[in-house]
Amino acid sequence: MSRKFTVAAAQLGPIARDEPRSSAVARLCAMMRAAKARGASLVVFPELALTTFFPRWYIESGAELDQWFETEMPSAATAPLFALARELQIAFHLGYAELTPEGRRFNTAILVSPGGEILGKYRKIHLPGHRENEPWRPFQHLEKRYFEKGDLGWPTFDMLGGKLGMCICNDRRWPETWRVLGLGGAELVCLGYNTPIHFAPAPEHDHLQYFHNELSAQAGCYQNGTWGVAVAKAGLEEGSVLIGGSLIVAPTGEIVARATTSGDEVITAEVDLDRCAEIRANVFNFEEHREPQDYLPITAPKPDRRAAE
Ligand code: CDV
Repeated sequence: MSRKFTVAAAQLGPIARDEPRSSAVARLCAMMRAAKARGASLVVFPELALTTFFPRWYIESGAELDQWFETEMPSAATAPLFALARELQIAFHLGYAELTPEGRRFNTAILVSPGGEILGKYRKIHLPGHRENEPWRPFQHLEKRYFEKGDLGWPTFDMLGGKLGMCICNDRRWPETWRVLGLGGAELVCLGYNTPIHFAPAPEHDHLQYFHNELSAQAGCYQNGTWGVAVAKAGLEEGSVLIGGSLIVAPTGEIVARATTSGDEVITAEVDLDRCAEIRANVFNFEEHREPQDYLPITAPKPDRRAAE
């Protein structure tokens, strides 16, 4: 059975602070239609794709914070996306802020089947940024304040004839993310990102943001023999410039498609999941060549910083 299909990365341009969910969802639906017109079986949307990137603002709590979170999925606001996926028979990946019935908050992504059924969920594990207001920054990055660390690990899901996995934004910089996905047999990894070009703690690296994005995705894909679809929310959003450069990466680490704008843009590539074996049966044949007994420091608990102080 052929395991070839077309995948689409649907990069989003900026979403304004006062832009309603209905507008964001309409933009996602337009890109889903464009992806389908180009033959895609799967369309990948970015991290926190329904709203502006709200962790750039300090918010105490309460309704002002809750407005950015989804308490159900699908909801009245997101139902049109699920309905369109069913109509077009296209799978999709979507990132959003999740508020559970128990009051827990996660930076979440889901994989949805062409029938509109949620087949997989991932909650972001590597949360960047800080917890308290830091007025010296031109804008905040308060993911550590607003989200709990994800509690689902990095599972893989049977979909489109293969195994699909997810990670979110900062996760892509960590080789451990990709290796756990690789060990789970991931053949295609969907990942969304909101990456400001300005990194306040080390502004001397601002010019490297696009490079580090590609470096991380290409290395992760190659070292684990997986396809990768890395999708940005891009452009000038509420005074903060977010990088674009959405990518589709082959298991060889080669970039096979790249966005060229900072706005809503669909890019596509043909994916053959059987190509993962080119790497997995050879240089990264895990069974043959991995030496986990020498990797113990990687999973040893972190030293307790507070105890040392
Ligand atoms: N949304 C993110 O996780 N952004 C981080 C920034 C803050 C460095 C990233 O890794 O791209």
